[in-house]
Amino acid sequence: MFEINIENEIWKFKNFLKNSEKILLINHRRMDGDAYGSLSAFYYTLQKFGNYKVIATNDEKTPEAFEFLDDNQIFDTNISLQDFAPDIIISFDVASLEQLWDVYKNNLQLFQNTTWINIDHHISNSLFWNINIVDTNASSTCEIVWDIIKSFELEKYIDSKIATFLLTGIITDTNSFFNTNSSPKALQSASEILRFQPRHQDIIINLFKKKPYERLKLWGHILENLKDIKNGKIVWNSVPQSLFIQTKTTDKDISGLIDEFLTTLDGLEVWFLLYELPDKKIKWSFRAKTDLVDLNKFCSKWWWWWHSRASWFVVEWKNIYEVEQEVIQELQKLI
Ligand SMILES: [Mn+2]
Repeated sequence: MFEINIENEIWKFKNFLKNSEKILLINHRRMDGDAYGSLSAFYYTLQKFGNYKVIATNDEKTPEAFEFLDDNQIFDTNISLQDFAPDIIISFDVASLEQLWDVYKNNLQLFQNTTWINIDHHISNSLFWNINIVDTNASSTCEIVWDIIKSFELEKYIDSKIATFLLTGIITDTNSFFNTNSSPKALQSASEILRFQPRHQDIIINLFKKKPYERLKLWGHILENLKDIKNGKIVWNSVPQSLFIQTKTTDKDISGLIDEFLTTLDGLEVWFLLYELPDKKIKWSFRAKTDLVDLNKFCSKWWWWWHSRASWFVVEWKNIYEVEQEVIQELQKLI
């Protein structure tokens, strides 16, 4: 464990901000609600005080899922950072440099030569730059941004829109206050933010209770011929690229099935999906609720990544059904 004096880091950040004019905001690729909400909240707060030139960038524009938050498309994906020459860079919810993609790779010099404030809550944060406001006890980066706003005494600039961005990250990263990171402080921050009248039901409806027709069709196909052993304790299926094409979906439509829908299956202990990506690579997402399968043993056969009870890997040059066979054979040995 590393020791960071967060108050001290926030104080340093305040001084840099005071002496800056041009500010670049960045968050991680395939941004989630927290990466998106924390950056947007800070973007709009900066717009309201001081005379800053602020640019937000990422390899992609605002994902469709967050369009209901109405950010006026703040992400500039074509900006020449050399021309902009920011005084400081602030990253949100970025745990390591690998989570930045083209924007970073194409501007390495600039990133390396600019003061960089790293705002994040991941335990895996590599503390990659000058100022690390990394609070691993925080539920979300949005919770930290709220702490920063309070410490800079900027509450008077908070409106319903900014509050909605902040609440989005807290709600998505705690899975609507379900996950174990729903700490007293996370709930307290949310309650403070609620005073500013965020659209809290809109967040829940849009991010948890709404699915496109195509996605449900895809899930339907996968569920229809779900495979299982041990009386439904272990459940899986394979999704060839042709099914994504047929249902007009992509692999992005898979995660909800794994983490929201299949988890509700009564008696389920272990489940996984293999799916074929457009470049023919096979991705495998594995989840476990119990220790029915020894994940360490199971995963060590391949060079994949695992983390408590979740794991994934990517295989190249193999047919999806061959990979499925291999995985099942290995699994059978362990149960
Ligand atoms: Mn986060």
